[in-house]
Amino acid sequence: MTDALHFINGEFTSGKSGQNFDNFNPATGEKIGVVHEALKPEVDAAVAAARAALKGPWGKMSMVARTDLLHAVADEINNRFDDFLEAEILDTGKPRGLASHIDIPRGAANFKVFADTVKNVPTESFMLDTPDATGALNYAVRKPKGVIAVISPWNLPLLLMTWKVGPALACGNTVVVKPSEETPLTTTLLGEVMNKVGMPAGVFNVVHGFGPDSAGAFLTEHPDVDAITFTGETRTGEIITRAAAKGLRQVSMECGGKNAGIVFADCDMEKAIEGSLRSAFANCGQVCLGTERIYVERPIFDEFVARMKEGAESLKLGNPNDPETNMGPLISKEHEEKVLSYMALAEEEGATVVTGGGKAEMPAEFAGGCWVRPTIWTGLPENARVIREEIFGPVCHITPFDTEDEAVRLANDTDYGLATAIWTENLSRAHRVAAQIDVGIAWVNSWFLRDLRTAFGGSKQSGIGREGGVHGLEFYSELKNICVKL
Ligand code: NAD
Ligand code: 6OD
Repeated sequence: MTDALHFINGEFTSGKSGQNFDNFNPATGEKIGVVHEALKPEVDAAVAAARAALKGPWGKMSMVARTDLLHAVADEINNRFDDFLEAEILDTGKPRGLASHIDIPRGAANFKVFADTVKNVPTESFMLDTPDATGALNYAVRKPKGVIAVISPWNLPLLLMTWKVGPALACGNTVVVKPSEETPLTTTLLGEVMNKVGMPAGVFNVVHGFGPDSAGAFLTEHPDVDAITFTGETRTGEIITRAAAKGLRQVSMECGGKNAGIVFADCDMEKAIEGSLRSAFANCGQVCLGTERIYVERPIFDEFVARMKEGAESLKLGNPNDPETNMGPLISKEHEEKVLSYMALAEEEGATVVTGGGKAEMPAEFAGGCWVRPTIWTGLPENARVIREEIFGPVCHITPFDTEDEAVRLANDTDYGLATAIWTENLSRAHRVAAQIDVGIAWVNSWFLRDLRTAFGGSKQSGIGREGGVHGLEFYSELKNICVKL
């Protein structure tokens, strides 16, 4: 049994609330351990510890010492790679191959990249003419924002939490993290790493629990939190943004998507199929950047659908530790119910089920898990709910199109604006179409190819602001201008 404790002021604690809840392995349905729930007193203690650390050794530490410490955090995550991997697999059931190539390495990289960014980004300076001709020098310095609340989701738990904690600490802030109630383990383990490398107490704090009336709400409503960075559903983002309005606290919102893939007849079919299979089914379709709508130029539509069907049917579901496994379970019974309800809805709305639909038959060991079949639909009108609403499961709908303008219009016909993947060998078309899709990230002939120096975020209801590279500094630090009369 692996219980999840809070990590407050450098110490693990079950807190005083006396409340806890069970944590289940979604691959088997077995109980992994309990998660202690933080209520107001635990959140107050974590925020107070974070505030005190800002005034203590952390606030006084040089940038070089601070960024060296973040490199040590990354190195220690790598030293304990297998512990992080086991914890992530237990919490999510995701295939070992996926977690060992994406989740854990990115968990470490997020500390190194932002430590290096902060060291290397200059600020501006301006010489100002003055009436007495002696002039003035303006120069800007970056200051940490203060105590940052980090609210993270369950789909890439370590990756998405460190994606925020890395830049926050690199800029000199302190953090209180509330990981998803579904996936508490790797965030808890990071507390051990912080102590091992000598991170001052109170710089990194973790409180566990749910959203409403629990740790999430108490943290985001806390008056001594200076800014809130959130990844999760758009609806939750709206609630947190309302909480942040009190005291005019800044938010960074990375929210949902209903991303379109666009496949032109002049694509390289091998690349388009490989990428579209990944973008629809990787992590069991639980990737915000994933493709749930694919638009395919009519001359290659039938071939594309047939090859996607073949690819989906060759995915191997099962033991996360089996190297052959390439699709895991959904995160929870609750999420399974949601995805199954959309599978039923697709049929009610008149979809042709090309493959999949419904629960996956699993061997006895995994029968209690949250397994659904990778599913492809065709034939739905664009106003179908299945085409308009984010499902966040291993599903996609494929629609034919006839012209480039039509493809752009269909891709943009959504409330969301996170990502797109465009498949074409025509370079002019690639640039032309990428420029017209209303999203934060447009990939051409690839998907989820990440350069951490680039801006990341969503348009429309997919989010507010950009993180990544220097763009994260706009959120995680405040520019102060100093004007010196000479
Ligand atoms: P969620 O919104 O249900 O939960 C996210 C986090 O918010 C959890 O820690 C949860 O406990 C907390 N929370 C919930 N209600 C809260 C409240 N009232 N106050 C404070 N905290 C609250 O999202 P999820 O189900 O964990 O994740 C899936 C969603 O996340 C999908 O919509 C997906 O698209 C989105 N997502 C977006 C990105 C991105 O980068 N844009 C990345 C990953 C996931
Ligand atoms: O790669 C990243 O930095 C990132 N934020 C990925 C988000 C994936 C969503 O599920």
